[in-house]
Amino acid sequence: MRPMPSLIIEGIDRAFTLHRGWEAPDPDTLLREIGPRVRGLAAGGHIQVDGDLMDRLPKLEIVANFGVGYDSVDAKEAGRRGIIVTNTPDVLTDEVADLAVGLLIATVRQLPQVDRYLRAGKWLEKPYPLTATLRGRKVGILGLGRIGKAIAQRLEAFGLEVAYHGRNPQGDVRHRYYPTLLEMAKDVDVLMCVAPGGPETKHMVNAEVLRALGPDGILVNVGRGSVVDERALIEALRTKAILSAGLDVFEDEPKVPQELIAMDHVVLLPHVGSASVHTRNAMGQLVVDNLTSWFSGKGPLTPVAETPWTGKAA
Ligand code: NAP
Ligand code: 8YV
Repeated sequence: MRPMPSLIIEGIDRAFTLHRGWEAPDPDTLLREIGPRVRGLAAGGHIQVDGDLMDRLPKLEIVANFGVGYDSVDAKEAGRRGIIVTNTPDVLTDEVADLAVGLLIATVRQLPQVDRYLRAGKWLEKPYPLTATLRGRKVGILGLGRIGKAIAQRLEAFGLEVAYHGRNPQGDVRHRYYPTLLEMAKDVDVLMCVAPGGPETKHMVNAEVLRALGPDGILVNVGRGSVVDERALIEALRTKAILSAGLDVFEDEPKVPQELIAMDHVVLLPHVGSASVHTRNAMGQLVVDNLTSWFSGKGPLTPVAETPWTGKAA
């Protein structure tokens, strides 16, 4: 439906008849013409794959999502219709964890601001003011999954204490588990958010959680923008209820509220967690491989939990 990396387009084009929705003068007309014949969908660019779109693709068998997060796909509805949904787990875990830790350091030590200071010639006048520190901080991770664990591993190497919140304690870690996000926010001074988007996590990080994080607190969000109540965050930053925020994701991407852009004490990235050539290629290859595997009768490689592969086509 939208342009995707050339590796995906070329890979699909080699194996299948590919319809490029974004090239059609009128995507609606194209959907009407080819919709009844479409059997696979490569989804990306956060286009909504919902029941309405599925209605227009009655022969759809598989949605291969370009990204590990698939909140833009109604996977439960797909499951009800016997449509498999796949995502791109693992191949991006280290890349996103690297970025998350980089963003935390950039936020605490104000790296973009310091860079801007030097470029503006201000170092010639006086040294940059001293910043806050990462030393002695306790980091609470919201969503200790694949990426969360890779972040925790890196933070431990930095000598920081790590705790986490999720729906369930993870069996394979020794970090402290908090059954509620609020209790964890009271005890930590960095909240690292790496939970998936969707209705279940919407605005979990709200005004109360931000207040609990406190005036020395830092929020880093590399999960999904919808997990944080952006209005409450802006207010918490404006009133100094928290110290700062490092954000890679936003509620209405690519639109970022002007209030955040105007603030000099936050670090803002345009959703680049996985955005290296290496990792985007690996993700793209997994999209192609899922489609190829499915249509050669071998089942999907990485189906999501809502559409597990039972070995039989629905
Ligand atoms: P994952 O392995 O499925 O981990 C997700 C974690 O979130 C799990 O530990 C899960 O724990 C927790 N979680 C799920 N629902 C929750 C809820 N309602 N309340 C609290 N915790 C909940 O996924 P991953 O591979 O680590 O990826 C995580 C997310 O990162 C993706 O979904 C995506 O949104 C985001 N992401 C962003 C970028 C970027 O470029 N910024 C790149 C890749 C991924 P429980 O099941 O115990 O609750
Ligand atoms: C991508 C992501 O930027 O994997 C995810 O969940 O958020 C990122 O890796 C995105 O999915 C590509 O559209």
